Amino acid sequence: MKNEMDAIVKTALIADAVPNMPWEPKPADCKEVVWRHSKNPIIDLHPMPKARSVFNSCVIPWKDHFLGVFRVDSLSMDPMLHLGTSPDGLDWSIEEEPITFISPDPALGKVTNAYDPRLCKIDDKYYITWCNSYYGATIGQAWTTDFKTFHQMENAFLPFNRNGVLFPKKINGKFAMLSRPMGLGMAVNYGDIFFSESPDLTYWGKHRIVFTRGPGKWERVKIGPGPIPIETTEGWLLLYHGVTDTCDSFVYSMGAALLDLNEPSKVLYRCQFPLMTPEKIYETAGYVGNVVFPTGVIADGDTGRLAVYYGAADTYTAVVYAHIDEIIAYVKEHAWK
Ligand code: BMA
Repeated sequence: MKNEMDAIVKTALIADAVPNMPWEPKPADCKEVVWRHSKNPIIDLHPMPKARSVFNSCVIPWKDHFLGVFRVDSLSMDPMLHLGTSPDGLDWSIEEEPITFISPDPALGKVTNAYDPRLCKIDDKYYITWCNSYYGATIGQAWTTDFKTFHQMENAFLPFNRNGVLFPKKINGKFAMLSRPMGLGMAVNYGDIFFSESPDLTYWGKHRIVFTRGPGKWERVKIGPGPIPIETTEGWLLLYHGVTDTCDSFVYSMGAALLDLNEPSKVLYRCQFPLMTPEKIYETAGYVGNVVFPTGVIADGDTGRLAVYYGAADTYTAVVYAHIDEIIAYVKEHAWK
């Protein structure tokens, strides 16, 4: 009991307890700060009749089990958001039909192209943000309280923008979001992370740069926020994707930075090295090879354990584990000076 109490006191994580979260201890021979789930990928190619692949998705603890909002690319390759349920956060049943949203205004158009969702609980509501289509890629927003009825809200920004990631609480009385404005198309070679705030989740402004791509080669092409920021006593831990280019393609890795708790556009530490790069066959080979794209996280406030969900090669869903204190120590030790 004493050891358990020590663990509770030591961890920097500020989060509710999730004692049933997915977890595997770090293998004895692992020298990294993140380690992969031994049975990755947890969602394989073509997992249901109408789905080509399921990836870049996010999950939350719900009652005694887990819920998720999944990016499902259909056989026609059109991405949509689908609800999933799981007893343990690893074995998922995903609904065949996409989530339908109650629209606030017909002028917004139907949700026909939706991908890379993030899921964020703020007070008593669960918010989904995703890459929506409205004359180009922008940030769609919706809320639910029961995961049965989903209320769409206004798009947060003008096109072009991707990777809209809400903070799980208001900061200085305002809703807060990270996003990555960028140009038309996937292959543009720029994209930096910005912070924005809003009194009501409709009108977003006071946009501030958080950090730009580079300076390391592994993230020289573009960057984008990953899962919702993780609150710790040391700052907001932001896991993000960083993209580099090679002779024939891009490579997506996972990086980490600590942002100021009260002023998240202020970067306290930014790690020089990625925490994870594509290594396993399910990350290097698929519809888009060499992609690890983190979008979801479950954090246990009692133990400091993290399970990070990521899309692998735009084809599979996979999980890595980490301990918050180890990540923070690593980010600080290897921060750009
Ligand atoms: C980005 C997004 C992601 C995707 C990644 C790698 O631009 O489209 O959904 O995982 O490219 O293809």
